[in-house]
Amino acid sequence: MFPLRNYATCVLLFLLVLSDFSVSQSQSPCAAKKKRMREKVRNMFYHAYDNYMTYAFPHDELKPLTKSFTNSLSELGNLKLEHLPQDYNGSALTLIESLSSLLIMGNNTEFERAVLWLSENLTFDVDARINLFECNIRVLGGLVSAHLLASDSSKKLFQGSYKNQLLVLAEDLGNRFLPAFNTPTGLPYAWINLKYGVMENETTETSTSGCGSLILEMGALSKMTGDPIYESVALRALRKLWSMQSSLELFGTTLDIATGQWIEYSSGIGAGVDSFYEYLLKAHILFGKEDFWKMFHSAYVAVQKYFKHGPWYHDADMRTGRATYWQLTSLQAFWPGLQVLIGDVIAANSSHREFFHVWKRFGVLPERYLLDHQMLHPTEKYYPLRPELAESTFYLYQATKDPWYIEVGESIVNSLNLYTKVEGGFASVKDVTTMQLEDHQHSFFLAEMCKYLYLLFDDSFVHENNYVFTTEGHPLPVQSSWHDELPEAYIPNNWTSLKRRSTVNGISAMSLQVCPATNLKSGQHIESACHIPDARSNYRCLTDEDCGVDATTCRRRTCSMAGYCGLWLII
Ligand code: DMJ
Repeated sequence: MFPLRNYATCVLLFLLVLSDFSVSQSQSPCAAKKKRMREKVRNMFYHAYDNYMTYAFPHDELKPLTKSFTNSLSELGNLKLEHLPQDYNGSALTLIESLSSLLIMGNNTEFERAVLWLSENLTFDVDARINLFECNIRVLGGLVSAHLLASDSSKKLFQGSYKNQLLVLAEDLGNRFLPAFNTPTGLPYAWINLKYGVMENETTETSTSGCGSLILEMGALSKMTGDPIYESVALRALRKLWSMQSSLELFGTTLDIATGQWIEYSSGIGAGVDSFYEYLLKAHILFGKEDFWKMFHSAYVAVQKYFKHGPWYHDADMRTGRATYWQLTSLQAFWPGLQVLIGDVIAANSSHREFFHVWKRFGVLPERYLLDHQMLHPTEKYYPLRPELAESTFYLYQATKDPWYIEVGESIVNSLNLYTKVEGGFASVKDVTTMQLEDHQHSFFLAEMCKYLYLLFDDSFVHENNYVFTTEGHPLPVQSSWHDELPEAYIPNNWTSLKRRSTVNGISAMSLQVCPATNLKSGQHIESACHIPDARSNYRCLTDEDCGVDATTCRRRTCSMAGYCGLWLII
């Protein structure tokens, strides 16, 4: 059980509602807290952004401790680290990654300024070996998303004079990706030189995510340019990968793109595989193709069957389904958010609660925690400002409106400010046991962490339109013109049953799939995430320790003199 503190404000709201007081939204303590937290997150974003612009721009990322920069785009990737050519000046990666966050926070002027700077200065004609997956989700995704936002007439940007500059850049980058797919299997190389294409003796090893999570960005590029090539290479790779599943419908983590053979047969829902699952579902939402849903459905069932153990997910061998590694990794924390998209909210709640428990225990989420030994992985005690827990918290709050998630968000914000904020930005944590810092502010801190936290406290952006967020947090509007057919509606808490809506007009992918709470029939309710049952089913107790947390008010129950758990304390 995790410690429950500071529920007072939200509890008060519930008490007032229960006592039949009429309290308007704007006056409620929760609304006030959300507003206060939103401003705190905005300040965090600008602290990170301004320091990047001062000390690192136009290089890729900020080194907040030394107030210098790193050109990290060529170093990204799980498989290998490479050094940059001396003359490589970076690609303003953090600026590209910040574009949609700027707009979500209402800074249209800075968004326009950044777009103009990028259109005049960014070039991909550089002799740099980049990681295809990372460059796709960060750079192509950032450009494609910002282009769609810039050309959204309702946002009234550039006084209507936006000239598709970001699309031109995205198309150039997409073309530079194409040689990577020129392989006997159609599976792309993990690494490519932006100027010269695939290098001689390039490694043929890649990850499942590396070839299975390109479809959102490449598919969107095809829809926008009218050129089917990007979508078709990404789709060919995905289909080839799909054909490599085991008889248990499981996948491995690494493979050889030349032979189409698996290298690492063990996998889970974390590093090397995570966004593969994510993109099957999100591609269905964005492009409306039934095929993506069928693929996701069978992959999801296999994950739940072979990896899930209570609220945890261990790794397993794709051939036998036998557990291999019992570990919690920071990247796995995106899974509850994905589960919310299909309405599997109860399962999402319980896993999210465990991730947050680990966050509270260490102050942040360690990269790897060994569940079987109940200890940190000796060499992976770091926390590089990963956003996955904040991301899932945002989705769960959207789905349940349970104020407990606001408390979780506040706790995340407080930890980040306490442990990772330095004068020059936000620094990664090298070791969660000592909170020693590392000189790196990853671009996803601005693309994802600040964005999801902001949206948790102020979701007006997602009310204006229906968006699918890429794995890097870049919003892509769901539009019927991209759909072969509109997404199915899912029944909350019974995600295996599908129901086709007779009226499709005005159907929101967000409200159908992110907010199952809005689909609930009267009388139905979602279990509160804060609910902890009493130790005994008859509510009897000897001490306060025997009492749980009330589902409706999220208040701690206490033991009465007569030996019953209840909400006896008046606050
Ligand atoms: C981000 O770059 C993306 O979310 C990616 O899918 C994996 N995780 C990192 C941040 O942790």
